[in-house]
Amino acid sequence: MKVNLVDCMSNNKKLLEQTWRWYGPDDPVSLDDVKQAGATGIVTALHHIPHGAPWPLEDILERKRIIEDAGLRWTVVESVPVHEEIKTWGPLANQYIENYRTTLGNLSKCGITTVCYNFMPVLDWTRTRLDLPMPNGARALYYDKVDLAVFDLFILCRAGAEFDHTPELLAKAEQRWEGLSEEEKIDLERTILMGIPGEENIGLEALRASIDVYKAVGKEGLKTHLFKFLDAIADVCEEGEIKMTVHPDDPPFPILGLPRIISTLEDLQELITKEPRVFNGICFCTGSLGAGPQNDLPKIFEQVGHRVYFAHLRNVKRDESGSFYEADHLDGDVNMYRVMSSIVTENQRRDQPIPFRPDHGHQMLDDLNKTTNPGYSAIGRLRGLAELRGLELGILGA
Ligand code: DNO
Repeated sequence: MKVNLVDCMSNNKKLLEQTWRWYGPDDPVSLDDVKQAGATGIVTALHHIPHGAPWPLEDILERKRIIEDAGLRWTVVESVPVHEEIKTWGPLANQYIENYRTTLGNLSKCGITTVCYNFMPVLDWTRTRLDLPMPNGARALYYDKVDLAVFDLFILCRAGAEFDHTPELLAKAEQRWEGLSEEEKIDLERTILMGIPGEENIGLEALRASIDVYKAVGKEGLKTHLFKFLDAIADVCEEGEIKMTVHPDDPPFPILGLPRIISTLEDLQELITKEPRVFNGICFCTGSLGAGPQNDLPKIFEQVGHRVYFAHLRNVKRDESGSFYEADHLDGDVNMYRVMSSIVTENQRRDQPIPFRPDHGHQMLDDLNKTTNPGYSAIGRLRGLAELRGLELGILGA
């Protein structure tokens, strides 16, 4: 008799949905690769559509067809980007909100109802190095506070930057800047300004201009805009049964003088208290939150887990200065066993399984010789997914 180990071990308990971020038909990691890795759900977005433009129904249906033809399911949209006009509440905010509502309505018509977005000003996630060698030869993404200060002070030349770094950091940054070659300077600039694959990088001039705009908006202003945005899409979400999941700030502290509003337990509590409607949820990204020394991940999940509709599971290792690199999924400062235990418990209360994806992975083995999307090569994520799946089954018990 054939015994299905997963059914047998999970003891009829509910399993999380294993998903995988796929950047679309141009992603060097194919849908067949995803199936071999063992994921069943796809997390993707229509990256060819410019930020802020509405997503046509036909384009969504076409992407859905490609995914389903491969025997997979489009589980989460990551992301429908929130246009800067909305974040800063510029003169075109209402127009972009209308477009956003159209996109959400179209997604719902196609049965795709979990949507990830972020409210980070200008830059999405930020790293200073994409190939930090690990002792085992793999390569990891790295955020070095000194390099960030070098960029801020000497490349961006942001007015007032010197007041945002400690004297110790200023001294280290100056010393490092003097030792950098021209090529290293260009590389640092490119890494920090890098957008997500398939999307355009921002230029230094545009970044400076945005920083000025956000200076006027401030932290409270940005929060107000987030709640106005949520209020303006609430009816479409409720009618279309859309669940919105905000991605935490990465890293979860202010950089380059830009405000941050989704970095801590308090931020997340405020988010779901001030907008308590059920559509307003969280993407629990353990790597982003985990980079903040103030964040106790199992405790955060305990408090806001009922509003987590999507999880990004990865790990980080911080040093005492606040710099961090992306560690193996079960290694690092995030206690993944405790986090997974809480998610698994919460999942038993749900009608729909909580989707998670192995977030990022080391560039390793054969991928070291390939051009891959930073953080999104196949083998490191395959390893992460295998480890996380084993952890889940181990927690569920035989
Ligand atoms: C990085 C990702 C982020 C995330 C967005 C969500 O690897 O986790 O780019 O997709 O912030 O809007």
